[in-house]
Amino acid sequence: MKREISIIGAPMDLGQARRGVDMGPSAIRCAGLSERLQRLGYEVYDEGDIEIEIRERAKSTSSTHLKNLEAVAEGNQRLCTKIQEVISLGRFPLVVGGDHSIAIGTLAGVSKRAENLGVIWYDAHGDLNTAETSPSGNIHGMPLAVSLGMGHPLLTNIGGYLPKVKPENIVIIGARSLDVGEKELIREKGIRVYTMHEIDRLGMTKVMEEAVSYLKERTDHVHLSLDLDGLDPKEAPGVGTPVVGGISYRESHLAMEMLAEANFITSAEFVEINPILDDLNRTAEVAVALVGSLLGENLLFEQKNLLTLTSS
Ligand code: 6HN
Ligand code: MN
Ligand code: MN
Ligand code: MN
Repeated sequence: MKREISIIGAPMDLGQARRGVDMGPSAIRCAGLSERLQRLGYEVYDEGDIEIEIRERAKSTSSTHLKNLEAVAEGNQRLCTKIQEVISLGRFPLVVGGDHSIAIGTLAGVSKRAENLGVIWYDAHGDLNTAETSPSGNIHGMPLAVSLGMGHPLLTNIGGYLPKVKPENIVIIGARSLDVGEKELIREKGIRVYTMHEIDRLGMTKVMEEAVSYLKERTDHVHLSLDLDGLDPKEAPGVGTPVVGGISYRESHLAMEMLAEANFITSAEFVEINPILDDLNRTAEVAVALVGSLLGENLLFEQKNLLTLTSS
């Protein structure tokens, strides 16, 4: 039984335009991430941060409108390599961002060992844009499309193979801001999406029950990619692209607790925490509390409920 977790910081801010999200890994460490997991009884290894080019030195070639393309690709390749290393040691990779473009490297790293990687995309957005459909040129709006094999080859080929995930193995939860091209892609590929409408209508319990049984049936590993903007900005204000009407703090804990019960998440990332936009360090604190619930923290008892974290 493996109970070892590696924390990997990915201080990436090049996938979008706002300053500060590269401080996310530091903010989440300040909020007590390692200590929280150690208290739960895990062996925690902080791998430090992946090297990411600073904004002042990153530039794109003129042949693309994708912002900072080369530097985003290089950082993600390093992240992919680091994750594969951590997995080969039998540890659970827990990536902390950084903007959501880092999911390109994370998924490239975790998908290698899986026949059928499942992905839970907890986000206000679909992150399913391509160069053609993107309204912004921001790569943090594209990682899920890239992982499906759609997008610039510098991004889709990270890890040396593609695609990283099949459309039928994806569940998006919390969507409430989808661009036209993203909606078309969702329909065309048959991607399962629980928008805020479904969450309101069915309740988070039913949504998570369905998501878990759907993925259990068809996947062999499941990655959780949690964008803090999936939560309502009243409760997680420190994000670069907030969208009103989001998932509540309690619903999010419920979702994490149900994933802990299902005991099938084999990697996770928490992204888009921007301390400059935050209310003190509140959003990082929310992230750490959610990680606790995801990894088996029990609110009522001191009793340890360690997940097995099987990684083979
Ligand atoms: N995120 N759909 C918008 C875009 O620019 O493509 C917003 C993307 C937000 C991405 O929050 O990870
Ligand atoms: Mn930076
Ligand atoms: Mn996102
Ligand atoms: Mn988002």
